[in-house]
Amino acid sequence: MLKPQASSTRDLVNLDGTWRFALVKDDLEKEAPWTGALPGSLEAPVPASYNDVFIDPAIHNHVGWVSYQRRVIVPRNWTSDRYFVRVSAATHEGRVYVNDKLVAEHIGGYTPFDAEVTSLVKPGQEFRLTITVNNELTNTTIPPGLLEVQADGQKKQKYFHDFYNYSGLARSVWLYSVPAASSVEDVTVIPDVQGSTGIINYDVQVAGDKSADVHVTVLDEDDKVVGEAKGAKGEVKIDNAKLWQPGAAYLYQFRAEIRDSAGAVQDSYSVATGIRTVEVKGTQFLINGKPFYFTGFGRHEDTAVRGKGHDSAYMVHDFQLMDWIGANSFRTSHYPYAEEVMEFADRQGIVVIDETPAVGLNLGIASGFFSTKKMATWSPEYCNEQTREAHANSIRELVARDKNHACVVLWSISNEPSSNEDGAREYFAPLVKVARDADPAKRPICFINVMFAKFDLCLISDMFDVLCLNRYYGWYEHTGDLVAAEAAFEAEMLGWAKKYPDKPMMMTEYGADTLSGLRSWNAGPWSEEFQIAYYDMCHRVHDKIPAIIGEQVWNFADFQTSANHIFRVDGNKKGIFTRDRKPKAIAAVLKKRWDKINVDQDYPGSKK
Ligand code: GCB
Repeated sequence: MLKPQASSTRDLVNLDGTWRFALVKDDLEKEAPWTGALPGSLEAPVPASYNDVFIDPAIHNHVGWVSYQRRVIVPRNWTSDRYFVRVSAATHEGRVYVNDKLVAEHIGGYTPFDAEVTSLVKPGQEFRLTITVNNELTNTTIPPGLLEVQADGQKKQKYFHDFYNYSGLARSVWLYSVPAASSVEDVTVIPDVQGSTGIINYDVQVAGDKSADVHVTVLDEDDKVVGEAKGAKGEVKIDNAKLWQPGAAYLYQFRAEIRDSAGAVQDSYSVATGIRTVEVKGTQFLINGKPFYFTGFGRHEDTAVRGKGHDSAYMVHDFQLMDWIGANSFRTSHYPYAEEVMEFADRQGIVVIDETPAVGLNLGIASGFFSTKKMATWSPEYCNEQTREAHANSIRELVARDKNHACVVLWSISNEPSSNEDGAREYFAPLVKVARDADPAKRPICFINVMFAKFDLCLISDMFDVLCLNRYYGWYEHTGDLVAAEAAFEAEMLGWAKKYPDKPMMMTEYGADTLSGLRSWNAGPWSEEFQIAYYDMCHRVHDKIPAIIGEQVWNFADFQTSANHIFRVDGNKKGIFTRDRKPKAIAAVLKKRWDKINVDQDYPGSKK
């Protein structure tokens, strides 16, 4: 799915700002908030999660629908165009109404959708745009949750993932046009390298008049044409191509044009394209044929007040911090991030593990940590066939959105599912196929393994290309006892390496809650000293296991969690930075290690 863009043939109107806002207190259909002006005087910022913007607990804790509304004018010169409202994210379900009419609905809170407006409003006319957003999580949504209706009729939301269920319009809303006669509907670019030649295999999908000619041009960073081709499918060769490298991005513009018989451009759309290869070979992860060691983070889209709202100041600042500390990569834990973040990672040469929102598919963790009643994860009551269909859809939508990004080197189809529980294999086998079929570039795939599903218990690891492990030895296991933790951690890693001698292993999470400023002579848990000792211990083990191809610590920054996670004080504190991005003492220690790793692995972006 193409991100809307302005070009010589397309216009783009940004609809961000403050929108009228109201809770839907009862039934969406009964209240029909879209049939008139919204009640009350609240206004909510877009993009932002609404939960922490207002100080009313009823809004913070609301379970159900909310409405956003504003007036929009279709530009008067859009007479030979089709036009759409693009909602970049409505968490978790969104409906778009143009005046009184429902024009689009979408389930899945972190991927975009379109509502076509063309036949409903004429160029130059104004319309009332209402977007209703629902934050409920059930056993058939991804992520899943359980919804309870209490005796007083109030809904109560339970969910089993460890981050706050921020809701609303957290990413931009756009109105955009495409030429009506014929337009570029989708573009797929698959880069390859042969010697010093870069190859872009491409496929351009056309909407409207399909007999129109497709012409593609590749421009370098100086806007010089370096390759051309004709036809909707084909390849472009670039002599002496500059490669996209970790830490040293180089992006070509792949421009797809639709031309009429006289050669006039009818539509034009450009995709930033990095030329690089990705391959898993034995226990190595190769980027451009060279072994790559991941350093970096599991992260969250999370800041005070705006929740999961995309914010370019935080985005740039976070990338600055990652660059400073020597992080060459991150995982979009635990959902697809804003498209702007993916584009920025492309431009900054940061390597990304791109994850679906399939988190919380584990009632073993839930019953242990949240004292819920024991229930089987893979069962009609929780993750059933409908859940799997929603999960498959989340994989398809993620790949459709992000398939052209050079930064994406690995797809993660789920975080910490109950992969040691009966039924896991039956649930996941079809999803592995969905993921492999979805990506035309055939990137490797992984899922993120939970500490309960050790090498002798996990039922699904053999189906994936990289063994991604979240381990908390010294924190959740052998709490505070780093000697016992080190022995157990090493023993487990050796077990994985023995069982899967041909697969790379990657630490996708390891960490310890740390209260910034809490100092301790005896390095007790929660202190800054403990966090340092904990990471030193983990790194001793990583350095002993050759099959480990990377380490992403949990978490980049402290982040907000659900109020019923009673063991969290104002959120998860495993950040290397605080929620407002101040470094904890560990930051300098990690920087020292990662700078050295990056220099040693000697790719162009490493700091020398
Ligand atoms: C995990 C989860 C992550 C949690 C983390 C923790 O394994 O993947 O979402 O936040 O542990 O801190 O408990």
